[in-house]
Amino acid sequence: PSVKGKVEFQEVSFSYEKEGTTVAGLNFSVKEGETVALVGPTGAGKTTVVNLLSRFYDADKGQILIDGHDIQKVKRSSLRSHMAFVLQDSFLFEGTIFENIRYGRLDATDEEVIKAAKLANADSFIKKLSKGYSTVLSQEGRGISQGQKQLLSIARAILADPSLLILDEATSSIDTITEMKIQEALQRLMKGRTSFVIAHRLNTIQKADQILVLHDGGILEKGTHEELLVNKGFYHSLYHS
Ligand code: DUT
Ligand code: MG
Repeated sequence: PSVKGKVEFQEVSFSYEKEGTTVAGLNFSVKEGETVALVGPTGAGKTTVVNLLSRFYDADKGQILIDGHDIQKVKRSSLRSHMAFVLQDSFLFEGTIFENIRYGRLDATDEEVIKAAKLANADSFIKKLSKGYSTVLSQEGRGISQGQKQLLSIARAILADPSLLILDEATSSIDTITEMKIQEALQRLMKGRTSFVIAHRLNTIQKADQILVLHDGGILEKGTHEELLVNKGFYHSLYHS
């Protein structure tokens, strides 16, 4: 892809309201292909960081750069064409599984869709459905499980082959086997791709190239798991609580 996926936040501040600040003075940079885990208590600003990166909101102050280019100077549609989202509540629409996976890469052939579904560990459950890839899904994804919905959204992201991945890890309980399939598929998806993960699993956090510990809209600490443990700060206290 034309975008390599280096990301820099420079003194980024933003508020959802006219007054006050939601996040203030955010400074960090992410090398191309790295995984960043965003951690911190509820309301800390994790979702806000990815909202700003994807321009669902624009920063009030400071700059966000991708490969050195200010994202506010890029059209939202073109920015998002380089991103894929795997969210807790996967977005499905009424249409076949083929169509749902192809969303974001409309030119993909059936063979390419199936290849992506295989890499996402989704092919085996899809084949068991009465109409296979031609099964029509409802918007709510009736008849398929939460975990299967996630596998579909991973297949969609693999097919889209984005430079930037935004992942909001599930907190809901998913059976162990599906969970293992999801983790394996996510490893394939994230490999070599700049990934922002709103992380809830210790395993994901430990493996991240960089952990940003957010608190009250600021970065309290940043570093790898090992570095943050040595610091004996907030992360250390979270880990040992
Ligand atoms: N906030 C708003 N309006 C919104 C969304 C959030 O005022 O539309 C506030 C709530 C919170 C702050 O912004 O005080 C940061 O919210 P964010 O959603 O970024 O927090 P989080 O770290 O993602 O929390 P959670 O773990 O609950 O998802
Ligand atoms: Mg959030």
